[in-house]
Amino acid sequence: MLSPSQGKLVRNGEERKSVICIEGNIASGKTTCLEYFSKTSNIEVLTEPVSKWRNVQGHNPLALMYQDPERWGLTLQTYVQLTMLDRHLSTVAAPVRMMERSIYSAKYIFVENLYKSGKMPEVDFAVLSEWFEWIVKNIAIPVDLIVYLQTTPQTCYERLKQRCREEERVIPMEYLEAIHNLYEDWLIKQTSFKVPAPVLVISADDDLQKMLHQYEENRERILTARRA
Ligand code: TTP
Ligand code: MG
Repeated sequence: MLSPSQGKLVRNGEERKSVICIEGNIASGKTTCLEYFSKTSNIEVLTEPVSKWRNVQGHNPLALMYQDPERWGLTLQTYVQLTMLDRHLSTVAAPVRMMERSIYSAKYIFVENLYKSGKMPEVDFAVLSEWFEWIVKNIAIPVDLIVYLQTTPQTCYERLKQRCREEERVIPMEYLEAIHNLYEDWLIKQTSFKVPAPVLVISADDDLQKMLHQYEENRERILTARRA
């Protein structure tokens, strides 16, 4: 249940649990990172609701958005926002929750990109923005640490081609570059939007074995993250 606390709605019993969000470009390796940490007791991992974005009551808003972003961008992003909010508010038994992305990157990276590239009508952007502002003003969405998997767009492009998700066949290199630049402005330069938590940067261009080694090296830092 959500209860009011200091002017915001808060999910009961979740106040003292820590929340880690794994961020990074498309195909940067977020799911692999989460899978690695899912083997740790004390951590509950919440993977991204991408299967829902590909199937909501028999429709595929992700595919529609890639086919015609101007028409379907708002549809997809409204649903992404809902499913991310649902993830943030879900109750977990473990003291540490690790999530793939956040409601913040959905807005600051993907909605922003659609709008800035001229693929989202201004009125759609305004409606989504008001929804987002209402949510973060009225509902507590605590984050203790952002783990940023920093890659080059080239690495993501290659991983994307390897994994062959049907909807993503149309993604050009320029799209990954745009997402990359928005991430860098947000989390590294910190010049675009408010960063909701401290950022731990992990270079993620290496192969799987080296990545797992890096995750192990950062384990303590990740697991002991606590908000003030
Ligand atoms: P990602 O969130 O990047 O997930 P992933 O599984 O591709 O990443 P990784 O390999 O690092 O685990 O994106 C899933 C798809 O959803 C991708 O095609 C981008 C798209 N997407 C949007 O279009 N809008 C959004 O707001 C988000 C969060 C994703
Ligand atoms: Mg993933």
